[in-house]
Amino acid sequence: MDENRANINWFPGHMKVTQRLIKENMSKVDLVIELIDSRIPFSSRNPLLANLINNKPRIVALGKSDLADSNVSDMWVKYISKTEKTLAIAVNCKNAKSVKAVVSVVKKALAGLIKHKTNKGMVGRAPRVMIVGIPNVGKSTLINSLAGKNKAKAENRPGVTTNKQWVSVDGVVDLLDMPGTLWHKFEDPKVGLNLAYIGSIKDSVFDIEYVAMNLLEYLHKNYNSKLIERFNVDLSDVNEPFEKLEAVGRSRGMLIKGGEVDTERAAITVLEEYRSGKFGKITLEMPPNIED
Ligand SMILES: Nc1nc2c(ncn2[C@@H]2O[C@H](COP(=O)(O)OP(=O)(O)OP(=O)(O)O)[C@@H](O)[C@H]2O)c(=O)[nH]1
Ligand SMILES: [Mg+2]
Repeated sequence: MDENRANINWFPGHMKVTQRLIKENMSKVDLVIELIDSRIPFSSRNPLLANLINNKPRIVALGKSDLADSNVSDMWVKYISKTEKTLAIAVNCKNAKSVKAVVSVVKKALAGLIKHKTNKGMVGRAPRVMIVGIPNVGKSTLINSLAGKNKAKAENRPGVTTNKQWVSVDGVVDLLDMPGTLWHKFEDPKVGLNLAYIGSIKDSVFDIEYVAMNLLEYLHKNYNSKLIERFNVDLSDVNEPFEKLEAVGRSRGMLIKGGEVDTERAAITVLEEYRSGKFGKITLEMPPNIED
């Protein structure tokens, strides 16, 4: 791997502010939903969150499940539930039925607290739930779906939510939306690449052609039939990753003056089509094997 081009370390100052915000508000909530991405359940977990969440009851939700291989998501749900003894669920945050299942899991996680309050004859405030996760993972979308209305701004780019925001669900539960947060150093460059593939890091801060050609390399190795279907070109005889990007661009007629391929445009296309699921449901990380 080319060290310089692979080196994605993007940590703007506001991420530190977000971490402080999470820490400061932790004592105000009863439960945390850690939202990760079903396509990269390992790389999309901010390692700093465990510390910030500490002993607070927690659910792990694997979002954008509609873009991932559902068999692999099931394996991840089992793996996380078993190894962390926590409730885990795969969810399509844009789908009402799927989000309903999250409500059941939230109720299950809060059952002890609710029972305790009822036994003590306490009415008091509604339970509070904080939603945390990396940028662009779908936190605000999940909150809007849970609330049944668009209260939180959600857009397809990282860094949309810039401050905390409470959204009340008919007095039944109060949800706390948070800005997305990354961590300052990706120990494994693959983690940085995975985050770039799914659109959690701003495209403007990394080498987009390098990222796209690595994704192409992965898709070629593991899902070549889907690539052929999509781009109408078989990359099996193309050795160099950059040449693969050129072949894809050429096949789509992305040429500039002199007949050269517009590889930047090709890179944007590869990333955009992967992110929106146009290659199909593709998970990039498998869980480690566990005994049943
Ligand atoms: N296909 C699919 N798209 C989703 C899902 N959840 C969210 N999205 C899309 O992902 C994009 C980002 O969603 P947001 O809710 O703004 O993400 P966020 O985590 O709040 O992002 P920041 O506020 O920037 O940290 C939007 O285009 C959503 O429509 C999902 O489960 N499936
Ligand atoms: Mg948001």
